Amino acid sequence: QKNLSIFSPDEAELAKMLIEMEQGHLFEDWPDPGVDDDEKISFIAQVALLNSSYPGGLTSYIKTARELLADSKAGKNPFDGFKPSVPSGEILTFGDENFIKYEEAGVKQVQNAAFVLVAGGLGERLGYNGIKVALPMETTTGTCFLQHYIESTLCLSEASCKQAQGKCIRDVPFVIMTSDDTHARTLQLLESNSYFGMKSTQVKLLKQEKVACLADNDARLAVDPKNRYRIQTKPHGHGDVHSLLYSSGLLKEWKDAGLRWVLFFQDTNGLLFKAIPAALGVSATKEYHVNSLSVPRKAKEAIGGITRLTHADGREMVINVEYNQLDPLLRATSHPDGDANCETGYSPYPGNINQLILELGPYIDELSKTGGVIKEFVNPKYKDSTKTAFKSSTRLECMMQDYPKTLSPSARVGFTVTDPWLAYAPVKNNPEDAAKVPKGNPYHSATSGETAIYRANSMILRKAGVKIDDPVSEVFNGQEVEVWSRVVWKPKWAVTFADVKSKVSGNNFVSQKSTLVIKGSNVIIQDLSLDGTLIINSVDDAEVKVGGSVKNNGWTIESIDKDNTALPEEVRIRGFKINKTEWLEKSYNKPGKYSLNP
Ligand code: UGB
Repeated sequence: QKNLSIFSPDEAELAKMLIEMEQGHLFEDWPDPGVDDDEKISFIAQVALLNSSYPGGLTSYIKTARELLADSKAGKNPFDGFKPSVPSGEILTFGDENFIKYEEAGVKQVQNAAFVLVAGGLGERLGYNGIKVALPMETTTGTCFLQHYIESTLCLSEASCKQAQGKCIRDVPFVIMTSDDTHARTLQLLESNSYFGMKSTQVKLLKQEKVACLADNDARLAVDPKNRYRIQTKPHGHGDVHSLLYSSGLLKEWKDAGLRWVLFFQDTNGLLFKAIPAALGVSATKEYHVNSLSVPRKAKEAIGGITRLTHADGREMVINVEYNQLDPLLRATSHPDGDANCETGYSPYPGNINQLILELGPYIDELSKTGGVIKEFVNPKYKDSTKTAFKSSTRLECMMQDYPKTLSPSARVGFTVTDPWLAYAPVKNNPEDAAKVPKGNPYHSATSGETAIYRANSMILRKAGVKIDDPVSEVFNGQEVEVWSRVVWKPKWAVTFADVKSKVSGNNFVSQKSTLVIKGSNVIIQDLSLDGTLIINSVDDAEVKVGGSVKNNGWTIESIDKDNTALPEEVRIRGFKINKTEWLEKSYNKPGKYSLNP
């Protein structure tokens, strides 16, 4: 009470609100005015931030926390009364007629889309010290995730413009959700690389704030153990992206500009743009309000399962059930085997990969009702079975894929499943944890993330008629992976399968030890036989035909010791490095017609 005099009227109101919400312990033992006044002012400034960055403010946060903590203590099952079943969705097979039709429809829509990358997570599981979007997606070219995402977006939007015969309306917006952990480094990565070719005005960074930690079942806010004048905070989860987009005014701006779609994606999935055009085509064709791109999921794989939940009272929804909840839910509802593979070798529940496509109109309508608040959860680690005390403070969390939970049953919520190799190879696990993944399940590591890119590109070229050697099996950082020819191309060479097909002709062959890097847009691969490394650089106005026989000692993959600290961290987490022994590199820097036929 006596310290209220050092606060402004607004600050004093905040302090009173805390007392009313039974948070008096935060001010306990505060010295008299005149001692630590600056610290007390900075404490109340933090309270103001926590209050303004949470929809409904701290009062709402504390109330929800009390309810969820009581449910957790009572052991209430969030799926009580719901029965799971396998939902039906659109199943795509890469390269077939249907896929090509959807790709074409999707490309048309890109100029009506906004791209939203959630990149506020630090990636504790990966244990990498930098920001994840700065990691090389593959080490053949060293292109980082963010560069690939931006270049793919630019090229898709250019292709969309071409389809509209140049009558395109806008530069597609590209939003990155950051957090205190990633914001400054993300901005620096963009600025030091001239936004990877995108206009800086096209890119918007939205920073999510952390939320207050909870010390006990009464939702008393936790004091930072290192500073009595600070409330301890932790990340609230990627679900924040919805309220941030809403409160920033961007959604309304986009709607006024005539946009129709918002695409969400994660920080380390190098494959995702291979399936985005087709998935967007599915959204447009089926008029889905929510379309979740998914992949066949191995039982027990650490990704959620897309599930239809039907309640005895008639409620029904198609929603992600997190991997730790799927098995108990199935066992509790007459599926004694729990989370198990079916005859296909995969779980019947498609794997959630958090690549969501939302239709903007219905999305804004919903958010106008909810303010972007996503159903939260709490996951306290209790000291013992009495559930009266926590091992360490907890907090409310939310996930972006839980957005459909508040939708009315009439909302069109669907999903699109692609081939297992096409759309998902995230870099999430450190080498030690990846090596412990059950045999046959994806590792989700830097090793598998990179090798999956070579596999997908090789498979795509195969589908386009190129003869590519089978892969060899190798073990890096304790993980057995298939090593395919290292085929890499820039998005400006191809962003759809139709692009690839139009740039490959005749009889082409690539051996397993080969590396093929295509960095020009107008490069035609025709009657090429490659046994070594070939790199083609060209400006947009150079038309280059690449053929003939190229043979050299090439670039080899060498296994390395992950504990060899002489090597950079981004190499060690892969367990291999590329030895650049011998190669042929051709650069065509002036407009014209060229032919390479050694
Ligand atoms: N992220 C944020 O931007 N802010 C945050 O506060 C937290 C994360 P994780 P997660 O697709 O593989 C999800 O940590 O949440 C960003 C699904 O829940 O890598 O453990 C972060 O930067 C799960 O169902 O994943 O698991 C990153 O870009 C499954 O689909 C993204 O959010 C799994 O992803 C994901 O964060 C998956």
